[in-house]
Amino acid sequence: MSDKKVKVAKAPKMVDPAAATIAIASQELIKRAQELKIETIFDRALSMKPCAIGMQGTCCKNCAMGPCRLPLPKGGIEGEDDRKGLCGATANTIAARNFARMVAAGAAAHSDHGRCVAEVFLAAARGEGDYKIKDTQRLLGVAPHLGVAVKVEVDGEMVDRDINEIAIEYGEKALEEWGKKEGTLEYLKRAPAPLYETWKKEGVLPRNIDREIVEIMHRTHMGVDQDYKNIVKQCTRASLADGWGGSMLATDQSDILFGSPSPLVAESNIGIMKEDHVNVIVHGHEPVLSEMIVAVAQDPEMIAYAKSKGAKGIQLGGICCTANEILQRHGVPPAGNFLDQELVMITGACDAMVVDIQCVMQNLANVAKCFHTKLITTHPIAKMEQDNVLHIEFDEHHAIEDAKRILTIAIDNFQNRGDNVMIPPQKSTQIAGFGVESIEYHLGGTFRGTYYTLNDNIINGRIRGVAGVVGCNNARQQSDTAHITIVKELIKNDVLVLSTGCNGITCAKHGLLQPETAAVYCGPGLREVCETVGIPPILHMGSCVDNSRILLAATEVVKAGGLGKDLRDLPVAGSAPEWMSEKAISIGQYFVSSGVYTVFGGALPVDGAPVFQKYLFEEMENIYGGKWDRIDDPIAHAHAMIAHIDKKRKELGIDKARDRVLMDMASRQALDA
Ligand code: BF8
Repeated sequence: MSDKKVKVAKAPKMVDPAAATIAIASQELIKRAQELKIETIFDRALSMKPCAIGMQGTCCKNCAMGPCRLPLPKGGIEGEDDRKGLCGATANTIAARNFARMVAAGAAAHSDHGRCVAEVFLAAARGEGDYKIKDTQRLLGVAPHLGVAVKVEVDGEMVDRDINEIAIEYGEKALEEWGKKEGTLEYLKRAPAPLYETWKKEGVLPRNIDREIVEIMHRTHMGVDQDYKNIVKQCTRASLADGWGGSMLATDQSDILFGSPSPLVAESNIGIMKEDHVNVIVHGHEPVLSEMIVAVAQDPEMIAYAKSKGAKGIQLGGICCTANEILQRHGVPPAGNFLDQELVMITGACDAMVVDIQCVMQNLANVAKCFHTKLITTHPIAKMEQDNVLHIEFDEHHAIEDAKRILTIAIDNFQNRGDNVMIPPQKSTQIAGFGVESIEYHLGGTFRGTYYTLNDNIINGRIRGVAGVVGCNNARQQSDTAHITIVKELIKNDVLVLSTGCNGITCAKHGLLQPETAAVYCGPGLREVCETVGIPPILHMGSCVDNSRILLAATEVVKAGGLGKDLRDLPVAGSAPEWMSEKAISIGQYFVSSGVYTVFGGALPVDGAPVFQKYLFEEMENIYGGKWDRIDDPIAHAHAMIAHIDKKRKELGIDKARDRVLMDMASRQALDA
């Protein structure tokens, strides 16, 4: 017998589904994937640990002399921090540069998405291609923000200007915001005047969207900007170019093109897929393609074709922010959030997954190989290397044709399904589609309009404050736990929640986006308001670019009066409980730079550079009124937000009103008894 050692391949580590996520449908599909020996992100998160130094933000790989790694010593720094890379870059410089590059990538992603919408918008305004402008009222509302006149003088009288002319001029001016030669971004003036003045005084008004992103890449090149405070300043410029620029333009132009959202009822979760229908999952971010797929899926000819192949119809579902785009405008149900993307294929019932840009995992191609699923990439900047992936480049000039081609492939594929279909039944009903205008409708005043009722209820203490809870899921955390725990704790404490991105999908999956949620989970004040006006205590406001809606809703609160003069005065806070994407860092930076206390859950790659971290976590507040924080425990996370809200209430002198309201509630109940 040979004593030569035989190498035995290690069995891949398999995650405990209940440890991976609290979503039952997702757990069922993780189990099924394991039975079928298909690896998912949840298993990979067990076998691949993150780099400890990268997590601290102190690994510099910006030149070929590195990577230079500057781990934080156990027990922290005693005395002077003399860590440095080969060139002498300090931990603060390295962490700030890495942070800045995340801001650049995030702002670029949102803004390039916005540019695509802007190009389609202009083509539609000029009467080219398959798209038509839907919401002319919205166009008339936003056009003046780009200096576009909506009235013209004819014979000494001001009359309505031709709507097509307005659309073309608005579309042209919007596109200029990406690369204009002079001035600063026009939309910045939509912010409250004191905030705009702060940005001006600090010299952080973005000049154009592309320039601020390019400048981050320049400044963080080897041997350029070495002052972490100056780097953070550029982070602010680029992130404002995202939130008050590229993202806001993306939201406005999508709304004008495809219709502004208004509250609607829809379903959510993997159980929306149907065994007897052709299931088409659209995944990614830009609404341009998915809008056309929604339109074509309703075409009687397409439905008849699906029936001719033995299906009862076509079921569309969404993943990630594409899901939010078609949910808020058409009620198409989201099948899941970011971490559910592999799992919808594991049902065996996904006939086609159509992807465009951002948050699309490359492993989808490997999972698709195990089933009949056609995985179709559609965007010239986002292809996959695996040979089982189809690429059908989508072009707005023949959008209907492209969408029909894609749906035909999905329908033809229905007959190729194996008998290995397993769709977990879990699904929930939700109300989604809240925008700045619909909040005004529900929480405005009957006569005064604006946000009067909302402000009034904040002042009288029924609503303690408002929280924006947004962002991703992250496979390093138990999926959905932090999102759901934080949101429930906030509403329990009378904090109204505005939600976007994967937080919105997660809340919907867990059945929280319903008016009935108020009776079960809310504190008495928020419950009373929600029940009176018939809204859920968590208002789903769309995709991640639609965080611009949260900025504008907060601005409307300032305008309605009684709660200070600037966003920094408001009893509001922001949260990204399970962030993972660079876009989340750009969003965090623009919220902080707009005056909002913003808490992230999960590793934030800044803690290897304590001085830089302190600048973000404390000193930024002195400049902009907002600051970063990281708190992993969801209850502590929510309570830090509530403490900030209470601090702002106290500064506004409305902290006492709360007692009165609670007494009112109690005494009313006593009277009823
Ligand atoms: O832009 S929340 S996982 S889907 S990055 Fe991605 Fe994060 Fe989801 Fe939308 Ni936003």
